[in-house]
Amino acid sequence: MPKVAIFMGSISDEEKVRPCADILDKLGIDHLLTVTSAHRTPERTERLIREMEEQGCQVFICAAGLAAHLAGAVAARTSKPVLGIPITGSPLGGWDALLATVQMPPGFPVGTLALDKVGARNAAWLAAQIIALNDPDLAQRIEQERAVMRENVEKAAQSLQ
Ligand code: RP5
Repeated sequence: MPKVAIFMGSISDEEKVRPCADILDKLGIDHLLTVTSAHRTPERTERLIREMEEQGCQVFICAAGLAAHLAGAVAARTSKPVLGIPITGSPLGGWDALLATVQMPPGFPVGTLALDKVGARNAAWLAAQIIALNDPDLAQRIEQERAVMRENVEKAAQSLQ
């Protein structure tokens, strides 16, 4: 039963979005990673949202490039948290996707992360933190991973002394 649904506007987005799924795997969070487009497959997008909600999905993560309407289209159809990952690749360098993802009308927010892999990774961490509000075991796993990150910084600092 996926707790997180990751939608990509195109299979061409996969390389940039895959780190999101990898982090959810590492944290033991069930998820669905699939392709669906706000424009090319609006009915599929709508059906997937419904199916995911029926299965108990708690957070939607949407990645898209160009006029990146996918996250907004999903936010229009669910009151679960929606996180957006703008994808680069256009002649405008991803500014178009960033602005399309971040500029939502009041009441229909998209929690917009950074572009590409950086945003994909933090979308996973933020989704995990949202789910962990009601999942103490997951909250503990997040703390453990943060401890590892802290240790790595300490080790790196020591290696330079
Ligand atoms: C967007 O258009 C997708 O999210 C992708 O980033 C971009 C290009 O899609 P393709 O033409 O590569 O399928 O909808």
